[in-house]
Amino acid sequence: MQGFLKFFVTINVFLTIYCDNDQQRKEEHGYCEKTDDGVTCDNDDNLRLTRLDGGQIGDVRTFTVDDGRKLEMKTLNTKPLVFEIEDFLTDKECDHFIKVAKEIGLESSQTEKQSAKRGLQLMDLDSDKALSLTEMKLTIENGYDMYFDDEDVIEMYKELKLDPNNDNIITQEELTISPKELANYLNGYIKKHPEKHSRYSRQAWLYPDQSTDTVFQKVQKRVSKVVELPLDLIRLSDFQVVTYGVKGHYNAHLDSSKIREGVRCCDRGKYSNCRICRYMTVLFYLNEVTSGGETAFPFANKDSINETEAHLERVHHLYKNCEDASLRVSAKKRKAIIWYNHVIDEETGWMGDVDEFTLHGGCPVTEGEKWIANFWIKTNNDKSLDLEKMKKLPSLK
Ligand SMILES: [Ca+2]
Ligand SMILES: [Ca+2]
Repeated sequence: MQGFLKFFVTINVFLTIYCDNDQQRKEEHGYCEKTDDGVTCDNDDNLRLTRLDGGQIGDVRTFTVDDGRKLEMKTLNTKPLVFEIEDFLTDKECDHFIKVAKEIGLESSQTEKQSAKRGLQLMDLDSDKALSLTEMKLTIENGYDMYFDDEDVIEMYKELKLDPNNDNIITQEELTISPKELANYLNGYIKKHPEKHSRYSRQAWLYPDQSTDTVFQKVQKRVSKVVELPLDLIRLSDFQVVTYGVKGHYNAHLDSSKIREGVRCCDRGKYSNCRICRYMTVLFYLNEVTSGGETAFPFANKDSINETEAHLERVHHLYKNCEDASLRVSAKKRKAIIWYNHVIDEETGWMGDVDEFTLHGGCPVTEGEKWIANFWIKTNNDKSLDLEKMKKLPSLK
């Protein structure tokens, strides 16, 4: 019996040492490495995306990271699953991200191209061949990504002489304006009121693979450790630094698209005829905001989601309705929050359906400024495409 026990203990020690070496090797070389036979990756067939178990709200898991610091990861919410890690970044790292973004130069997050992408579609919800104020607001939201109040719409009617009988309803006969004229008016208006856009901020992209910046690499390694995904998969994603001034906000949206077969995932910098594929979001807060700027999840913990009703209730409109969101996370320097935009497809073990409960956005900054970094972990729903990219990555230094 004792002999058997001894054998068992030996095996265990052997396994532990083997795993430690394996872990260390992966940290040094990544999931895939160059060998004499070309690039090989560990266990392609068995590789599945990890989804951490959040347990219950308030549960905490602890781990030690690269620089020896002990971090605590707390479950903030379970529907959707959101984790919070205070002090994920150091002060220095936060300042570094901001400095680099400033050096690169930040540009408006809302480009003309983006606002014209969907085109005009009249939202006559009750099919009475006339647009009420609400229907006109939804038409403008849907077509131009601008969030108007009743007063803005009424002002537009006056300027464009659209509503001669002043009943705030636009009939088919009254709608004499061309989509182009309407777009011209809206583009002029938005220049004077940029906060009416769904997104009012400036941004810069940081590409770790095109840079020798060791901070980016360190942070990617830390993310890999925390979310338990292979470093080479994490290395396929970029950082986006975003800054919001007073009134700066981002109305509620999903970070990723629904899976549509036949439509490929967007590549870096190319966003037409493709869908956005981001398995996870890791959001870093880079500074202390004097007031406002929370991250809000308006669908958190709801029983079900009715998109049309939500639009009519204007729950996406965080610039106005942030207080109503059922989950709000305060912006705090060094903190990271993490969530899964997609569930896992049980069959493939890879990216499955989008989780609509992750709808979220940035509440308006009311005083000071806000700096964040988005780190969207990009994956395809087709695992082989991601493995292909992982194999092409240059070796880690
Ligand atoms: Ca109508
Ligand atoms: Ca009228």
